[in-house]
Amino acid sequence: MTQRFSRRSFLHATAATSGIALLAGCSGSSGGDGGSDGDSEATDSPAPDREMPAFDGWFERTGNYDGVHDMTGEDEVTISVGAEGNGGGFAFGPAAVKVSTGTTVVWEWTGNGGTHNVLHREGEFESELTASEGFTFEHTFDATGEYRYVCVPHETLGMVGIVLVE
Ligand SMILES: [Cu+2]
Repeated sequence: MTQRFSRRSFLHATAATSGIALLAGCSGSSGGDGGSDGDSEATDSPAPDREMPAFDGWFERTGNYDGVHDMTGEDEVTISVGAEGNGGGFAFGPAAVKVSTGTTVVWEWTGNGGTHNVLHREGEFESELTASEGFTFEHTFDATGEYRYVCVPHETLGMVGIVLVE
């Protein structure tokens, strides 16, 4: 028994005595706000300095779009397919990344949200349609540009993404 102080006897003592006695016995306790302060947890807000362009409304249905994640200087960058967002596992995470030329982007399936794919309609890259957890598809970006891509089954839910290559 290493407890230095019995909370039970403390409560009994304060209940039975006056406020003056409570003050005297309240050396280390920080209680006393009556539990009125309930929900003050920190939220997952976007990094304040992250650029958040509108891309002509490309992300207007994409609830998990939280700005362009700067991943320049990396040889390889991973994007989750079936990340949490858009009402389920219907998101790319992050939705928008910025990488350097020569970077290989690896899309990795979480197994959530059903069947997904990664399609660049202009023909630079296209994965197969699959729901398999751990499936990966990769593309190396050798030219600068803005590459918009979608998951065909969930595009209307907002499951779209962008790779900016600089
Ligand atoms: Cu999808």
